[in-house]
This record gives sequence, C-alpha cells and structure tokens, in this order.
Amino acid sequence: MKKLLLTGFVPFLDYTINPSQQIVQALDRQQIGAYEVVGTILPVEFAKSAAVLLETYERVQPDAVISLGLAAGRERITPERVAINCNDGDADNSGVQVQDQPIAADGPAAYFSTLPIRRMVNRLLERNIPAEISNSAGTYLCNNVMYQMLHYLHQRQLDVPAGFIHIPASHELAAQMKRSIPSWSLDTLTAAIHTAIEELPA
Ligand code: PCA
Repeated sequence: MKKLLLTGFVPFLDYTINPSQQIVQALDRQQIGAYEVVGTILPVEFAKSAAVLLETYERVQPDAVISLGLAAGRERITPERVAINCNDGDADNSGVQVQDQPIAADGPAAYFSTLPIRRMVNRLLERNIPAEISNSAGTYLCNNVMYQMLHYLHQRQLDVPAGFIHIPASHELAAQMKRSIPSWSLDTLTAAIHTAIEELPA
C-alpha cells in the first residue's frame, strides 16, 4: 500500500482552532484508494514548520504529500497552483515576523504544485462541493511549506506528487470569531479532502 503524508497546522493568529488539524486527525491511518494516510501536525513558525515537514517526509518516505491549511474567509476548497519564493506577513506563533524574505536563496521564483489539482477540483464539483484552483497560497506558512517541500523534491529529482490545499473555516471556528467569516461543517471539509485524496495517482 502506498503512503500519503497528510499535514495540517496548529491554531495561529486569532484562530482558536485550526480545522486543518482536525481533518488530519480524522483521516490519519485511514486507507483511501491506493494510499494509507500518515497524518502530521505542523507548527506555525517560520523556523520550524518546513523542518518538521521535511523530517517527517524523510522518516515516512511517502509516495505523495498533501499539506492542508486554513484560509479563513475563503468560500471554496482551493488546491493551490503555485508556491512562491517569499516569506512575508503576520508574526508567526513564536512572534517572528519577516518581510520580503526569500525562502531559498538558491531557489527559483516559484514551483507549481505536482498534485492533480484540476482533477481534484472537477471531482469535488461533481460531488457538489464548491472548489476552485487558487493561484496564490499567500506568503505565510502555507506557502512556505509548499515551496520548501517542492524545492526539496526538485533538488533530489524525486517524482513524488506534492502540494497544498487551503480550506475554509469550520462552523466551530466561525462561531468563536468576533468577525463574520464563511464556514463549512467539519464533516463536509473532511469529505472534501477525502475526495481530493481519491484523485491521487493509483
Ligand atoms: N494557514 C496559514 C498558516 C497556517 C494555516 O493553517 C496560511 O494560510 O499560511
């Protein structure tokens, strides 16, 4: 059986829960299509997130990697098309804030996702789950881990599908927020990621 490394993030900024973490916990050790899911939760820290991801990759030796993150305010499941070589944005969970900083000094400007993102979106839409390809993963930790995973695989010429999917807020999170944000049930979010995983190459 193939192995899928599925990652989520801990809560960050003013988000008291991170549904990406809950989805990973729900799908951990499940068999989906040709894959057994190996779940890992990443910190939200520029100095640590990708290090934990890459260490886990080396230990697990997965056949595919999907990282998940919360994009509060989005109304659809959004597989990301591209990760860019830039750290910028709010302070992370350790208080570190960076601006306009390259992720890899020797790296290209960007990497495209190597997940079947078009097939994932089409299958989600067939199942009446709102989805679209996103053309920006931002410049915070989600973009950072997507870039670093793809950079690692590219440097080693490893043909392992990898990329990132942003998810909307859950009802539980939205109910705890002071401002209004669109939200989905955790069951639908989890079913959406299950559906996306089904599209990985067998
Ligand atoms: N979302 C953030 C980082 C952690 C998460 O779940 C992002 O979009 O960068």
